[in-house]
Amino acid sequence: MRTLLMIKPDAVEKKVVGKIISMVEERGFDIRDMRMKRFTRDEAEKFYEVHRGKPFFEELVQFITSGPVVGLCLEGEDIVNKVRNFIGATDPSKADPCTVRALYGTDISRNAVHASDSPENAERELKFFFENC
Ligand code: 3AN
Repeated sequence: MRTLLMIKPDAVEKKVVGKIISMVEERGFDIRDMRMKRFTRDEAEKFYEVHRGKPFFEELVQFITSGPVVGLCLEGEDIVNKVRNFIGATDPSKADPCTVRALYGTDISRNAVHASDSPENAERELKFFFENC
């Protein structure tokens, strides 16, 4: 099973990409592929299409297109749930201690990382980064 872990523009700006990748390695996750890119507005709207119509959609699209992001393809048994637990709750102030968002998130929209929430979404989201992953 595979999932997408995406390091968001706020974490790139804070220069904690290396620290987050170190956490991934220390946790023992296998990195299968990795790439930095910048989303176009069109891609961002498609990536977050389940949130279209929500009050924070515009803010979300603006933020994710505001700078480069780093996508990691992680592989392993039950990897979707394991990575969701590893990153912590959406709101960094509510995330468990020692999770990525607790350590490096700023607020609910600038929360350092994203991880796919199901194996189906993982396959859909990985395509935004890796054509042949
Ligand atoms: P998660 O990334 O934890 O799966 P989702 O899928 O509910 O969270 O939300 C997607 C993204 O939308 C979040 N990572 C966060 O950046 C943003 N978001 C979610 N809820 C809010 C909110 N109430 N206000 C602003 N941004 C939000």
